[in-house]
Amino acid sequence: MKLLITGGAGFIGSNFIYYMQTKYPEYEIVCLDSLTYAGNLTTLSDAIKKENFTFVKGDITDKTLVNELFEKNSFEIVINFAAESHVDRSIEDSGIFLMTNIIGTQVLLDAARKYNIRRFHQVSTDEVYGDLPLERKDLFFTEDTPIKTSSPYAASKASADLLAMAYYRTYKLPITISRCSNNYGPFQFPEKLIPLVISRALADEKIPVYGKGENIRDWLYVEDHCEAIDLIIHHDVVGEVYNIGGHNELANIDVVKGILKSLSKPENLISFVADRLGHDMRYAIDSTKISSRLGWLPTTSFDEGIQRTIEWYLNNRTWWNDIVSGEYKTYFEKMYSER
Ligand code: NAD
Ligand code: TDX
Repeated sequence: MKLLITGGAGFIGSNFIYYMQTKYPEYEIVCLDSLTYAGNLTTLSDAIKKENFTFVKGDITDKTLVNELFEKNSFEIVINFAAESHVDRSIEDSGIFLMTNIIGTQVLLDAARKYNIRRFHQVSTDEVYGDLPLERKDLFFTEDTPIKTSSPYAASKASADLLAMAYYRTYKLPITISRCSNNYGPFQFPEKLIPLVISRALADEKIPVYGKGENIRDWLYVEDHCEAIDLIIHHDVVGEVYNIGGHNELANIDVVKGILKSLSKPENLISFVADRLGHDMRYAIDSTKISSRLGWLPTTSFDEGIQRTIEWYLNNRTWWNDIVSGEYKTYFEKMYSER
């Protein structure tokens, strides 16, 4: 089996590569990643040691490079993780989001079509459904919930999903799509809530909480997401969308307080700051479809997953220290100084 994994130097893609290398050591894996600010080759330092793993630095919007790569390798499955993934950055400047998330996906879909790929899996997000009201705890996103995006990031991801579905309908390209809730775990870039809180708390720095911190996210340990994708790509049915979520709904403020408690840090590190524009209130996934059809269920509870994650950040300080002391510093000042 030969796989192309795009965006594998990022958070979920790298976890997926390690998951696949452990479970299917015989698979050949090629990772295509342009190493944006969010991509980190040191994340893949152990993966690269394996003989049947190849890293290619390149952009998914680069049609020539992508076609050459498909020509040279007989990929059977393509899994597209590559994306601009941070909502706040998309609110500042959406251009690169449209390029990578939409055009990049189109370039990959065209190549997949030209080279008769057996499966094209698009890694999408629950954010394509917009949000749910805080006071309606009975409501969940299903695969039939209408697309109703809030941020430019979400709009770009939804566009990619629609393109993938169009390629299925028009060209019978064997695609699948997964829409997952918020992930957390090792190798997550510290701009995202959980690693941001851990890294700043460890440095006794203020922790910015948007608005009142009452927004709800449905947290899933990254390995559970990897397992779901593994099941989808190895299941014969195509043209399907699967929601993935952990029924782990938590208000941001409770996540932040929980991490501070685990690290024995004071709650006065919390600083309530101006809210994110268009901030989605609540995400909550109904994952009945993937559970009933593919037998997927999350296995890591939030309590266990967050402890593992905190330990990982404690044991891998060089990994994130290199990030937070570099160009990220300028990003943080720009994003948060006037909030
Ligand atoms: P990430 O930002 O950590 O990683 C993205 C990776 O893509 C990086 O390695 C980056 O270098 C690479 N990349 C970006 N632009 C590229 C381009 N033009 N060409 C090639 N590579 C490029 O993102 P993540 O959190 O790992 O998310 C992975 C995927 O999962 C994304 O598609 C995201 O939308 C989706 N997703 C993420 C979450 C989450 O909670 N993080 C939840 C649901 C879905
Ligand atoms: O400094 C912060 N303070 C804060 O209160 C940051 C960075 C975030 N937040 C809030 C905003 C959200 O309600 O925490 C929540 C989580 O924020 P993010 O980590 O930025 O994630 P979110 O916006 O929910 O999007 C994530 O989940 C869906 C991923 O970044 C997306 O790539 C994925 O598609």
